[in-house]
Amino acid sequence: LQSAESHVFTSKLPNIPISNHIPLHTYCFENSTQYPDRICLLSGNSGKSYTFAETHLICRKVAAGLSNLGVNRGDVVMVLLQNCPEFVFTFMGASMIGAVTTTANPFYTTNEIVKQFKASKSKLIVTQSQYVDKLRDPALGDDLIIITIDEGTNENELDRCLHFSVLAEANENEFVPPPDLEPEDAVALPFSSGTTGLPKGVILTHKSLITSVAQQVDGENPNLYLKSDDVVLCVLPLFHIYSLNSVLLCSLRAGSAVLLMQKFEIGSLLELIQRHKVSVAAVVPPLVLALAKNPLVDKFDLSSIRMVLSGAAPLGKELEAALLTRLPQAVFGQGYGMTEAGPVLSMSPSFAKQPLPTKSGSCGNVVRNAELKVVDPETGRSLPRNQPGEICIRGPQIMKGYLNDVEATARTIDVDGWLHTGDIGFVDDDEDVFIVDRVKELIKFKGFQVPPAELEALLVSHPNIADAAVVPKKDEAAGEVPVAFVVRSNGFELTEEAIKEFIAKQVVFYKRLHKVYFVHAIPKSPAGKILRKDLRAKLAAT
Ligand code: AYL
Repeated sequence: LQSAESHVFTSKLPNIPISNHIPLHTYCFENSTQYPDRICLLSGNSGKSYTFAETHLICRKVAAGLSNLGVNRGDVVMVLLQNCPEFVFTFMGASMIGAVTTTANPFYTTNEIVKQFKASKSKLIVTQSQYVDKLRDPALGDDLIIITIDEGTNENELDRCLHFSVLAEANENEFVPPPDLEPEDAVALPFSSGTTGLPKGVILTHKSLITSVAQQVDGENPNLYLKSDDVVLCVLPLFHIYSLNSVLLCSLRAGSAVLLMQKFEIGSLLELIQRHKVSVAAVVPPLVLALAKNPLVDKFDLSSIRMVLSGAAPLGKELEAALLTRLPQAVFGQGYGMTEAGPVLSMSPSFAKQPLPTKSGSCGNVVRNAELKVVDPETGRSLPRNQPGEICIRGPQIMKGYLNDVEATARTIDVDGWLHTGDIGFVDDDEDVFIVDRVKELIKFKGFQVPPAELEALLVSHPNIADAAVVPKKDEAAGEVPVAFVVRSNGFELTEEAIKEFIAKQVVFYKRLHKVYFVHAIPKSPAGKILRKDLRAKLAAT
């Protein structure tokens, strides 16, 4: 055992004290009384802004409102929203009463929403009126409370809904914070398929999220130095942990303003960056591509940007270089995260208050107050520097476990507390972390998760499909796209188009199949596991 653990990597930055014994909302708003009138949230859509004092007050009102509606400690609230102030109010309000927020993509189909709603046992959904149609499913139950943040146009559709004002206009003095909040209580429940299988609820506690935020923005020399006069771009969806944690929670804690954008559209994005003098931009590789290559970029003044953080999917060195010719004044770096890891494992030290260099293509260094190791997938032994293996992480920031899934939890977090990422990477002589491959099933389309098991289950539910396997195919624009190998049932005609259509009806746009290959059998191991490597090799050869 001694020798198995001999190669453990820690941050170059010293450990710091972390206040992870308090509730998340207390931690995030801890310093805000020093700057009540500073802008906290700025809605790109409406131009409306909220100071820290206003934001904190509305969160408390929403806490009271949720509590009035019968939401109690431990209950789950589903947020089905694009980026908007109400997202923040609901998340923080829920935290204040000890409730848990499960975030879902508003573009999900009814099918996908129902699965998450039921698995999380949500009590209430906060959404926009345009999505209410999708919530008319008997599977969601009769006593479901739907709250819409806007008025909407269709009276009939909305007659069963409450308006967000029942939350935002509640009396904050009526709300009594539960006295017994524990650091190990869940506060966020994002869904992720992890290294294998279907999407599962990832239990992130007050302690895990505070630790992760602190690892980024706390200490005398924060790893991700956000300043009080920063305007941080929030165009990545808050329903994904990257934006929720590294943009929203980190900015709240650091006292920076958050510019909320409902959706990505290059013209309005550039216009908003220029108008509000965005100084920090959190992006994903497809956005780096747009900023580096889109001709529109030259028409705007983007000189306010001082930092660009990319994460959630691999980024090529060429693209990084191209971006920097466009934004020569900016510091560029990557963060590497995984929902289950809390989520950040490593972050570029070039963002630190006292910046350190990092190499192009690297995901930075392991975060402070944590341990990282690289294990040989065959032997399970930890590997020395410069040798690729599966990246594992340990520390108080990682998830408590998967919701109601002891087995999946045990497969992911071992008895010694190490979380196995399913990513292949190494640490070099300068502590730089490089990700080189992924051994888990997960497909990433523009940073979004596409779980193959989910598509495979849908495929084999088709009466004329006998067996199926879904694997990633490299794609210039999206990074990866899902493609399927399908075995048709004997004697049945079924076209590629019909299969694509069958899937497209049931899933959000980024899970759609881009190609179907008909085969006679799916290659499997003696234990019945799909040999994905073989299929990927087959693809590479086509
Ligand atoms: P999930 N380079 C390569 N692959 C990456 C990177 C990266 N920089 N970041 C994430 N991935 C892949 O749960 C990797 O396979 O969370 C990882 O296991 O949707 C998987 O994406 C996890 O996908 C940040 C920066 C959060 C990044 C994140 C990523 C959250 C994505 C906070 O500051």
